[in-house]
Amino acid sequence: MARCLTIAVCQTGPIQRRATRAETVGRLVHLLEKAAAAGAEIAVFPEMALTTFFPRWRIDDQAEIDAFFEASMPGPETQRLYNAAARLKVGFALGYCELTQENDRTRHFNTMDLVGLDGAFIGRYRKMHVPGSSEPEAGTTTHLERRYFEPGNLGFPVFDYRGVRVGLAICNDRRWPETYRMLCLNGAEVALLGYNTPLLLDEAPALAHLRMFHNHLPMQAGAYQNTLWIGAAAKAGLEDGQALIGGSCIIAPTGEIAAQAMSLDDEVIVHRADLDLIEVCRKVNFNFALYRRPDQYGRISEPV
Ligand code: ING
Repeated sequence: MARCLTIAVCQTGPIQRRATRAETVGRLVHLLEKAAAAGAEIAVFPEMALTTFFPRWRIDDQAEIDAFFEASMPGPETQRLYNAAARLKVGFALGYCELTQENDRTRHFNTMDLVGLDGAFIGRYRKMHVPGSSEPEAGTTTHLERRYFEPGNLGFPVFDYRGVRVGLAICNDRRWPETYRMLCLNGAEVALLGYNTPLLLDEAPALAHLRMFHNHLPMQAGAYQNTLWIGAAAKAGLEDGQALIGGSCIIAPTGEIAAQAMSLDDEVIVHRADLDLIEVCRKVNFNFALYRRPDQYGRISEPV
């Protein structure tokens, strides 16, 4: 009997700044209900799934900035989603802006939490690769994540979810090979990630036609080279005047896209992931213990 996990990717359309948390959480609950109805056993929501992607703006007032963050998770307005997980018996990974006190300092992280099918917290990941800048730069798509978030300090943890080893990642992390390799080395079988990716790339018009290619390429390569199942959820569509790409997908350890969203709106895609495929891919090529030689990789050859 194959060992499987039915994964749902819950893509959202735009979340406008004017939307209340209650309205947005209501949309996420509805998506989780659709995922459950389709037989999902776990779901993933986008990065910053509770708010608009505010790093597209330069904001100075700290109270205005902190209004995009969650000081507790779940909080009064998000508890409804956790209750839905317990009611539906479907856990989820949720991207949100984390405001916390750590080492006597107020900290701001771009975070994703994994929640069990009983609605209880399982584990947390904080985005490691925080892109963009802290000040707007002329001629570029304004992307001020480094103004508002610290880089993550939790590494790439892997959690047990119903006997399946699940890791998390956020947006720009998906472009870096280290993300998948560290999750794989930490034992992950499934990587769940969310993203908010602008369609336009003012700073590099020559690459503008490659936005969807550069979305799927690193995830397909990462899945193949690290024998991972990947569930990737976009926040898509025209959000507060900025076009965000969709392309949410479920990718197999073979590198194949097993399911892909077709809209730029709220949409659920589901696939019954055969986890035994991981072992097949490892046997065919990616037997790390047998073929990798990390003790030798560090030798820097003399310049020729
Ligand atoms: N978004 C973008 C991403 O990596 C970005 C960051 C913007 C990268 C423009 C390249 C060009 O998909 C987030 N949120 O990381």
